[in-house]
Amino acid sequence: MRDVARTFCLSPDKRLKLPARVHATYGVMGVLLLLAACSNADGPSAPPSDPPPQVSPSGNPPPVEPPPQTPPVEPPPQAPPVEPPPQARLGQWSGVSPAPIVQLHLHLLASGKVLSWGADGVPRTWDPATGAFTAVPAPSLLFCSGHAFLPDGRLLVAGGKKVDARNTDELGLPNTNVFDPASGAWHAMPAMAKARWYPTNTALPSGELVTIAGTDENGDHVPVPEVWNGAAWRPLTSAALELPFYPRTFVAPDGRIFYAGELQRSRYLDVAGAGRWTDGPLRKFGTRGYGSAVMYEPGKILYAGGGDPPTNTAEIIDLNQPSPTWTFTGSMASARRHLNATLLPTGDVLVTGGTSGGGFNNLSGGVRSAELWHPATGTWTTLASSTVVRIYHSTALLLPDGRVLYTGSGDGGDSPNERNYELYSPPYLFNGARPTITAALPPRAGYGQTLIVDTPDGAGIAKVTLIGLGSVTHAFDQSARLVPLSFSPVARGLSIALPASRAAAPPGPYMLFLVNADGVPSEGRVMLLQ
Ligand SMILES: [Cu+2]
Repeated sequence: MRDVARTFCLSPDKRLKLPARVHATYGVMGVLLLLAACSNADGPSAPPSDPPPQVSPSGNPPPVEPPPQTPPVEPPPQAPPVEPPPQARLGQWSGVSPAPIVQLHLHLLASGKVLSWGADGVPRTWDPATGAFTAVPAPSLLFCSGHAFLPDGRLLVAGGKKVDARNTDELGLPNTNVFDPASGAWHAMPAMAKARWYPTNTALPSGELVTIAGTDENGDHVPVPEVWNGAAWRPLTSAALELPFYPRTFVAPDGRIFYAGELQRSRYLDVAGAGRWTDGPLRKFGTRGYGSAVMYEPGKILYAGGGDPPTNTAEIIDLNQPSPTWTFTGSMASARRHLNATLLPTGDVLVTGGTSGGGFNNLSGGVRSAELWHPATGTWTTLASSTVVRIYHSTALLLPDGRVLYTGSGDGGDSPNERNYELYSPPYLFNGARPTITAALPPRAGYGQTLIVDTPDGAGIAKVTLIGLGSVTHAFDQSARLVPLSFSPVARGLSIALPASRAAAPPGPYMLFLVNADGVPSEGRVMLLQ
């Protein structure tokens, strides 16, 4: 912008002084304002008129005047560079739309709809195409349950909240409920051995699913994990370990469960037989209460924020290494607790919401700016700010169209019940045309298969990513993970190699994205990997 001012405004003192924020925010408009200020407001500058020749009364020749100076040759005005819109750097938030509930459990279904529920008891589906919510009553109260997708795309929900006369917190239910996105119906399944409030579900490479931690119907911690085999639960009786609520767990490259936190000591759980825990490395930062963790590539975990007072630090580990250790990556601009980390099609990680203030759920410390973590550099970029402060019970979910649904906050924690949602469009939606996928993908595909994807944009594709459909609550996605895929151009588009490892990508529903050299993703196509 300064260059434009120098080129077009002849008089420095008449330059339109725009504050830096205006420059940043209204770059293109600023150019227009400057052009207007220079060409219209001042009018074209009249050339200075020469004084009349002087005659000396004495008859002496007039003093020799220096020859008129040629005015400096000004370069012709250059067309101002076309600046990308600010959204191309910062992304853009939608307005705030009403929701019937606090959407504190939030899931992307294979149908493309979003399933959510809060404390009110009746889950809803939401159709991104129409914005309509539809009630889908569940067999039991799912508030504070654990959840992850099964290989066939159904969602398994473990536990929930037992309501007593005093509505006491921390009382669990043993119920197992499965939601079928195809029929929109819930099915009650055999209950767990123990009730659970605040457990985490993790889908396993075998197609089974493990649920870990939580509190039972009396509010006592449940130390024994249980494995769902599709029909019944199997307690891991040799793997009793008391863990804090909603453990941040992932499938490691060797197929074991990796516990990343909240506690500082990470651990591995082998679910074979009666189960067994072994110690893993210590994280750098202490307890990351209500921090958020994601597996941003197979075996690679980012763990950001959390703690009390909240930290802005983040750390990473690569479980593919022979002796994995946690190391700090770049720190966020803002300390955050109750944040959400969301995998994006590009492989970057979006962080939204949370609070910088100390205590359990500090409303006045709410952080509205989003941040983006770049795995290649370990650095963060600060992005645009949401309208609503979302802290405890906030959620964020990547949609197939590449936007992020941002909602929840409230239903506990002494902060407002935010019955509304916002949609964040990341910078990549303002950086040029999107690659397209021109034919339907098969609804299911197998490990190690080659997938031909029809696209006219194959030559410009720089990355292909597979992302597990999200299932989010309490600052953690129990289901999403990102797997980069190798690919090569073919006549119709791209030949893509699906994962060979069930540990890298446990069976279940995924979105496939094509990302071009400018970092612009296609819309995601949902398929089951089985
Ligand atoms: Cu809660």
